[in-house]
Amino acid sequence: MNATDTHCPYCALQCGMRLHPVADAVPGAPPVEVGARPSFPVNEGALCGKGRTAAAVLARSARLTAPLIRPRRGGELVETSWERALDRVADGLRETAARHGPAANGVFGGGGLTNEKAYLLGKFARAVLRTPNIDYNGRFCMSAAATAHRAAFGLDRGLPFPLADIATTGCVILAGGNPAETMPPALRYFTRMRENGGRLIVVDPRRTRTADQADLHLRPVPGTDLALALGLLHIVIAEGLVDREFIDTRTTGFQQARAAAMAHWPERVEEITGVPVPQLRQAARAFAAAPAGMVLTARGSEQHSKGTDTVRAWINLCLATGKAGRPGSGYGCLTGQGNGQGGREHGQKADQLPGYRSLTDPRARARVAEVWGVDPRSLPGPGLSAYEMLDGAGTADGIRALLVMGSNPVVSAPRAAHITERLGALDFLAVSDVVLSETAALADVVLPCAQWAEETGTLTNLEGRVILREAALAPPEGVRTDLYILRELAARLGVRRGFSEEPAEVFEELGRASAGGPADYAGIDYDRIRAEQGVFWPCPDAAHPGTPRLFLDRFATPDGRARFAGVSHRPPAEPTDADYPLHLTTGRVTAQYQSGAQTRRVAELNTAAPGPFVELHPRLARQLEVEEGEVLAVVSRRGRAVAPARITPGIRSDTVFMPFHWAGPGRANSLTNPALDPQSKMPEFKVCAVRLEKTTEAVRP
Ligand SMILES: Nc1nc2c(c(=O)[nH]1)N[C@H]1C(S)=C(S)[C@@H](COP(=O)(O)OP(=O)(O)OC[C@H]3O[C@@H](n4cnc5c(=O)[nH]c(N)nc54)[C@H](O)[C@@H]3O)O[C@H]1N2
Ligand SMILES: Nc1nc2c(c(=O)[nH]1)N[C@H]1C(S)=C(S)[C@@H](COP(=O)(O)OP(=O)(O)OC[C@H]3O[C@@H](n4cnc5c(=O)[nH]c(N)nc54)[C@H](O)[C@@H]3O)O[C@H]1N2
Ligand code: SF4
Ligand SMILES: [Mo]
Repeated sequence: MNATDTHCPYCALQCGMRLHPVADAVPGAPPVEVGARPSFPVNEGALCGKGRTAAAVLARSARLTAPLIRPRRGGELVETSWERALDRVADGLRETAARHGPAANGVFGGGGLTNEKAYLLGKFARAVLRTPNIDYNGRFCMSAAATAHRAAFGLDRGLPFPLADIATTGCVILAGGNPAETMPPALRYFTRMRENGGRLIVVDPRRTRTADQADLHLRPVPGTDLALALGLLHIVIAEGLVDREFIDTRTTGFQQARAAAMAHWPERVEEITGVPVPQLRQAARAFAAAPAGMVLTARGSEQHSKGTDTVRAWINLCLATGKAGRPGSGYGCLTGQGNGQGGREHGQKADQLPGYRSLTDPRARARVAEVWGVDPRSLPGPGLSAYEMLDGAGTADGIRALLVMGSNPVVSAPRAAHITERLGALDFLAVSDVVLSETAALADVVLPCAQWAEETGTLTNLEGRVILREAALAPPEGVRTDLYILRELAARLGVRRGFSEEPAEVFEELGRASAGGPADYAGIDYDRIRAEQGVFWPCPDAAHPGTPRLFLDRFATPDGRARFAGVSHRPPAEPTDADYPLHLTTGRVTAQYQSGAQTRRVAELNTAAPGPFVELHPRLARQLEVEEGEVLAVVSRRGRAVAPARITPGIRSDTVFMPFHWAGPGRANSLTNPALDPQSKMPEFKVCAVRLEKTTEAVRP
């Protein structure tokens, strides 16, 4: 066997890596070794610890290798055959539809799934189950930025330029992102920008490793970025730093944005955000003065019940200063999951058809129905968003059966104890996963699926670059691919055509279904991706070069102009009070990934990040008489979580932080508030009200 050039299983950077077969692997050990692949441009050979150790989860000992079935409700899961497992899933879905109608079946996908899987999952929901109720964990990830992108620019691609362009710009405002820990190899582009004389402004309530690199660190109260962005725009306008020509020729709606910003004068913004006026002025002036500039947001700014408006306010700042639609300038969102971008383009979203087409657009329906060989009238309309679907699960008008592919909501959904209860109330739950995740452990049937290095497929990284993750080895005995699972389920439910388990065939069909849509992949094929180190969409035909940079001539709105928005600040859904006096915010550490389902199975990563913790300021620690490592209960209106204290002067003294990677007593999502952003249905993961209590409770279950 030769070495295979492929990509990391985890985040949206999709670092290139080379897998080398291990000739004398002991039984149960990883059959390949991860090595560098310097020729891939995005990460230039660098990998973070998760990527470097990714092969560990390929070992038989780390994962599921036989389907599991629960013969009796309340009984244990036991091993079964694929035939029996698939029959049982098909029966569960069929019976649910017969009893309660097709909309009682739900599908929950994931932003880590390849484009081929996401596409086929959407087709399975709409054309086989005929349910409107399909959504995915990307709703919890970048849905607010996506909604804002579409409204402001007419198109949603996380970064409208290649990541390397960051090195060429003059000033970056990075709001609510910690790439030093969440995408370490990407940090090089920020470092190069600073070496070239550019300035980095980081907006984060915590002094993260990313904030350590900044020229200026603004430390707002969680949930106040909207006021902050409006305040910066206020200063830009008041000091005459706007780009009038850009506003006149390339935008609409400035007057409303201006009026809203004028109500957010610096002293008022200092009061709301806690960021001192001189720092606000410094940031606004540095950004406006730079010849080119970017605002980049990530989950810290976006995961709020006003996430969409917050991103619109950041975009307003870019537009007012002429920093969009020009080389080296623009607004971008740092997408999170491996296929966070592609996963939101091809139809696993509640309101969407492949090619980023709208499910309510008659022409899009007709086009996709034609490719699928179905009557457009048979396609259901938009369904419930991720949290709404889980929240109503098992209720009279909610879903009664659910197929989960690529997510672990028992750990990652907001108000997770309630969601766990709702999953338990379903008539039927099936989960396809690599490992027995906390969600899979609740299922009636668990289907053990192949993973990254064992199957080929495309993903679209945070830049909009469609890359090919190549199979390097065969899946172990007993494991099947998600495409196989969908094909077999479709067949059992009476649809024997149009569900290939060959990724290249599915990709070819996806290309056709996307043709003419906003995210047009029609000109991309596997060989071309191999030859060109990825192809940027839109790419409508084989002769088209792809589109690394969007909006240079016009924005994707009907009139070609970007749209300002007249948005105003509002407080978080749950303000602090005497009973819950502190803000809780949540996020990530370098060595664990998401719900931890994969990375908690890697010894080296567990040594680096063994469990949950509560970050708090020394002043708060003194008040509570808490020492480093002492166990604390964090209590919110939804529940409690228990974890050791980690005392650090980097965090605001009115705020505590917990990573969300663990289940059990330290689960951060036992606390979080599911208040949804009305536009994007993004939950408020990044701020809720809590108190701290000293406790003798055990930190491990
Ligand atoms: N190691 C690791 N890397 C990952 C992942 C992982 O789980 N682990 N997941 C991947 C995925 S899916 C995603 S979405 C990305 C996420 O990548 P990031 O968005 O970089 O990660 P987070 O830690 O969720 O949030 C970033 C920062 O937001 C700050 N923050 C909290 N509240 C606020 C606020 O109100 N305003 C502002 N301005 N900042 C705030 C937090 O302190 C935190 O430092 O990471 C990807 N990469
Ligand atoms: N409190 C708090 N909660 C959060 C966040 C936060 O910042 N704070 N962030 C949110 C964000 S941004 C995200 S993206 C979500 C992520 O949360 P989850 O959706 O739970 O993400 P993962 O842990 O990546 O779950 C993926 C699951 O799919 C499995 N899997 C991996 N590859 C495949 C595959 O190819 N096929 C199948 N069938 N399964 C596969 C994995 O083993 C794992 O069990 O969490 C959200 N929750
Ligand atoms: S930064 Fe992301 S893609 Fe790169 S090695 Fe780490 S987890 Fe993998
Ligand atoms: Mo994410």
